Amino acid sequence: RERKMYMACRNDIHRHDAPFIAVYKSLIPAEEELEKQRQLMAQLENLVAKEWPHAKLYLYGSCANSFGFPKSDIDVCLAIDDDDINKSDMLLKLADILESDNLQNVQALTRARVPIVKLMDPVTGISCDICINNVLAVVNTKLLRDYSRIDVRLRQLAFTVKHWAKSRRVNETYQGTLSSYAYVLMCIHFLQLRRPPILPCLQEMKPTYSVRVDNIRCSYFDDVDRLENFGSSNRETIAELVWGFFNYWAYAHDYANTVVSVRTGSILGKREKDWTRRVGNDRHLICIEDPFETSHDLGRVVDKFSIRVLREEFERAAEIMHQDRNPCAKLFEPY
Ligand code: 3AT
Ligand code: MG
Repeated sequence: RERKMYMACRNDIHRHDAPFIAVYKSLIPAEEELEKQRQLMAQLENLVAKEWPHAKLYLYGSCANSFGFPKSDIDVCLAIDDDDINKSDMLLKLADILESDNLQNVQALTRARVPIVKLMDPVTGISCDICINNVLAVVNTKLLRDYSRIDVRLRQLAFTVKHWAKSRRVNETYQGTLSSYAYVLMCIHFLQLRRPPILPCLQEMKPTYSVRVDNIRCSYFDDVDRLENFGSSNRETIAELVWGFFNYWAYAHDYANTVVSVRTGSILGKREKDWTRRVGNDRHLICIEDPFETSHDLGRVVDKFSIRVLREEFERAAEIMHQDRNPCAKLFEPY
């Protein structure tokens, strides 16, 4: 079935390219917005440096991985090299400091899975979450950003998929669907497996970047300027790729037995990861391996109800891409 649909679609799908490019362009944040983020970061850096001169602030998540939409909140990590810190105390102290500097809605959430301080800056209107020593997120943010610099089609595809996921309400981890981070990894993996490939597997190449975070060695080839022509022998357009992506997740992916792995640029067996059965709340119904924390399945939030929702949405999207003359209108129709 996949093959037949592939041949039928392939011939005329590129006609649909322009609307996808237009959607992509409309979702790129404006330069003024990035400037405002920098302004807020500078203010925060100043405040933090007064209290903790050795601490560093890093942006992570969509505001720094190049897959951010306009008007997103920003995610900040305060990194401090000190074994004696108590995160809760530090967050409470930080909340005090922020409040006395006129930042608004300041709230320390010390019991959350990832404890944070939330705030809103009345000058720029930006909301921000600050966590402490979540350095792995800073490193995976860099990995995503580096991948995005190799071929523009990754950003085009990932923006499309994220926009679809938000419109169709399948980007809500607390409801058992997938995080934006998981969707971007699925896009990277999909482009690694095109033939010829559109993206390389940076973690399988000779490392030019290497850090150790929480006893995990994170290393990969990050000299991506040297890879800017990597995908050029593959001429697939964004509309073809969007169609191929949804077709893969609707009809071709082997949910029962396989794991998607950006780290190896391949498809692994659930067996070799020992992800064949439910352990605690991890059901492994759709498996996406974290590139660094390899015991972490980003699909673990998915349960037996939400897997059906997800797969129906993949099928809906694939059908629209297959049949519709103007797929963009329907694809992003609010759920
Ligand atoms: P939005 O545009 O806010 O939807 P985002 O890229 O900010 O997308 P998330 O809010 O899902 O994505 O996550 C923020 C960052 O936190 C992205 C990634 O660096 C890290 N992260 C998120 N989920 C995980 C996870 N399960 N494991 C490791 N890192 C994660
Ligand atoms: Mg975010």
